[in-house]
Amino acid sequence: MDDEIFSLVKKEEERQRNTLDLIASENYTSKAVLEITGSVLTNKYSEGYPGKRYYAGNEFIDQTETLAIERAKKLFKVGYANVQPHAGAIANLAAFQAFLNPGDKIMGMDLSHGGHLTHGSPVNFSGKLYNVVSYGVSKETETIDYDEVMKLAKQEKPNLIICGYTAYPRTVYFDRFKEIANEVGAVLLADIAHIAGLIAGEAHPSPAKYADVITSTTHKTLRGPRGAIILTDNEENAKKINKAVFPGVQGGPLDHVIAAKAVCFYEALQPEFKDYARQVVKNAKVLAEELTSFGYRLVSGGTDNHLMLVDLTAKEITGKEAQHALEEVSIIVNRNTVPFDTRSPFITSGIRLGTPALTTRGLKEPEIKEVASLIHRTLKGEDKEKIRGEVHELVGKFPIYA
Ligand code: DSN
Repeated sequence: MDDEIFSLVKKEEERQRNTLDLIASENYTSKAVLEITGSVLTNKYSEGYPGKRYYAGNEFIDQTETLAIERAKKLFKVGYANVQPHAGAIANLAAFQAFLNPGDKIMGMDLSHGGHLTHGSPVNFSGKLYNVVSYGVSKETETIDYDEVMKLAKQEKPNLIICGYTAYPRTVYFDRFKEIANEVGAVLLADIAHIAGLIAGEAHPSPAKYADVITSTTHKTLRGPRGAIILTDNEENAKKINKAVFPGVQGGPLDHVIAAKAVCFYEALQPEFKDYARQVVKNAKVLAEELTSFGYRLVSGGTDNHLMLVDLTAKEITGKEAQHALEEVSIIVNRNTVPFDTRSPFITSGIRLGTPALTTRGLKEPEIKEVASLIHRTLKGEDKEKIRGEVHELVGKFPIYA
C-alpha cells in the first residue's frame, strides 16, 4: 500500500464530505461508477472499435463499449455515439478534426462571456489551428442576441459554429442556432458538457434534432466518470467522428472509464434522474432568488439552468477574494469573469455558483436558502469560525457515500 497517496485520497474524501460544493461543473458519481472506474478494465489495450480491434482479448471490452454506445444513443436520442474521448477538450479537438482543416473558420462564444478554452481561445489549440471569430452576449440583456449572431455569421461565414457554454445561465435555443448554421452552410457543434444531465433529464431542450455534432463531458450534470462523448444523428458524420477520435487524436481508449460511462448512462435512463435534473434547476432558481433578495446582482438577472454568475462589481470584493473567503468557511466556488469584465480572468468580478453537486447530496429548497444565507454572511465579513461550524453541521446531515 502506498501510504502517502492513500492518506491524501482519504483527506480528499474528507474534504469533499465536509465542504459545500457549488462548482457548477462538479458532481458526485454513484458508488457503482466509482467502483467500475477502479476496475481491472484499466489493464486492457483496445485500440479500434468493437469488433475491429488491433489487439486480442477484447471480447468483454467490446461488450462494455457496445453497451455504453447503445445506452448513450438511447439517452440522448441520437443514431450514433462515440464513447472513447478521454475529456471534453479532446472531444472538441476530435470534432473539429472531423469537420475542419487547419485555417478554417470557427465561431464560438468568447471565453470571458461564458465560452470555453476550446471554443477559440488564442492560448488553446482551437485558437492556434483555426481562424476564430467570437460572439458574446448582448450588453443590455447579458443573453445571446440570436439576430446579432446571425448577422456576424453572415458577415464572417464560419465553417463551424459552436453553441454550448461553461458560464451561461440561460436556456440555449439550438433551433435558432440551426437556422444560423443553415443560412451560412456551417457545421453546427453543440457542446453540451455543462447541461448534458439537464438534457438527459428533460430539464433543458436537446440539440439532438439540430446539431451536426454534439460533444459533452460525462462528469458534470450527467454525474458519470471523468470523460467525454461525441454524438451525431448522421451516419457520414459518425464515420468522420470515429476516424477523428481514433486514430486521429487518441490511442488506446480508457476501457474502465467507458464501462463507468455505461453505468452512468444506465443511471441517467432511470426515471429518478428526471427528478434529479428538475431539482437541480429548482435549487438553482431558489439560490438565485435568495441571493438577489440579499442585494446581489446576477448576470442576466437569474438562471434557467444549473448555474448562475454573481456579479460583484458593485461590491467591495473581487471574485478572487470572494472565492478565498468562501473556501475559508468550507464553501467551494470558482471565481469567474462576468461579461464585459474590467478585471483580469485571474482576479475577476464574479463568482460562478451551481447546484448539481448539492442536489446529488440531497439538499432541497430549504437547505439551499440556508446556503444562500451562509454565502451572504461570509461575503459580508461575519465571523468565519461560526459560519464554518454551521456549514459542517449542514453537510453532516447529507453524507455523500453513506
Ligand atoms: N472546467 C470546466 C468548467 O468548470 O466549466 C469546463 O471545462
